[in-house]
Amino acid sequence: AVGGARVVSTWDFGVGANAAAWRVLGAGGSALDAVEAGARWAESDLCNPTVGRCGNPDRDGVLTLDASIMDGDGRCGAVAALEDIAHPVSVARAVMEKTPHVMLVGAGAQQFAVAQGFEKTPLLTDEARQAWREWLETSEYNPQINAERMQRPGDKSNHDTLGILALDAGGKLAGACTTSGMAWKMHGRVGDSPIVGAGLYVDNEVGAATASGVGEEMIRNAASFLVVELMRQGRSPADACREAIERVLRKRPEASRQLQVCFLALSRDGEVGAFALHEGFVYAVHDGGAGPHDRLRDAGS
Ligand code: SD4
Repeated sequence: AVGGARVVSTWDFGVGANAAAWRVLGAGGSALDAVEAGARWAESDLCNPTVGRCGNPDRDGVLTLDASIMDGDGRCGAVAALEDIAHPVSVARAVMEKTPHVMLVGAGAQQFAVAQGFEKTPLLTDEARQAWREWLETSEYNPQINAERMQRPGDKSNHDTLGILALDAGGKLAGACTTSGMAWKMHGRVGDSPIVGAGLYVDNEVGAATASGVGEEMIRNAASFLVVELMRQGRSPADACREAIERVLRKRPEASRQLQVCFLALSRDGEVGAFALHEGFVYAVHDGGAGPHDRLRDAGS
């Protein structure tokens, strides 16, 4: 491994994202460049109906994308409800690096992206449009637990997020999140993924955390911030994730039966931990070491 560098990502498709990130980290690149590369890989993965191109649309048939990026020094950028731009994570990075702001949304985010040279291009695929038409027959909004793992274009109830956290050889942390949010959401709905502290939080002094699942619960609990703060108080990444899940459960025990919430954390010394409300959450770890390069691990629940 390159000086303890490692990268961790949510869900099965984290394996591919980690491989893209490792091309950066393994060559001595920064954690920030690595997480952007991993997120870009997921955004262009045509088999994934839940992130970037090929994502499922909202209830009005519009595909809107959310993304954030953060480094361990507290620099961050985000976009929400962005339409027709293929790489929201890179727009989020441009918000971070080229504006005095942290977050741009909707038409303003798109206007900024185009001004920065990002191409405007329709992202809704025929499969996603067809899945939406079929959904319209019932128009029921029931996010399914672990729908992320179905991963087939056209799945009806899919939602998904790539959350990716990296530690580079220089000991710096960074993270990114990218998603099309919950399929069939209300137009204009924003989840946790672009909200710093909810879907993502990174602090070089402590560690980093990201989340997947029903974003409303992460926002209610400032959940990724909570996980990092619990690590600051001495919890291991796994214990911090477990305690944050307990908080979610305590606050809304009834609702928690039907929805999934998942946390993934990486400490500044490279320890990885995860926990989820319901079983089925998997994450991928890549440290370039010997043996299976990418281990898909089951989080506890
Ligand atoms: C959201 N947290 O928009 C995202 C969805 C998700 O795996 O993570 N799905 O609420």
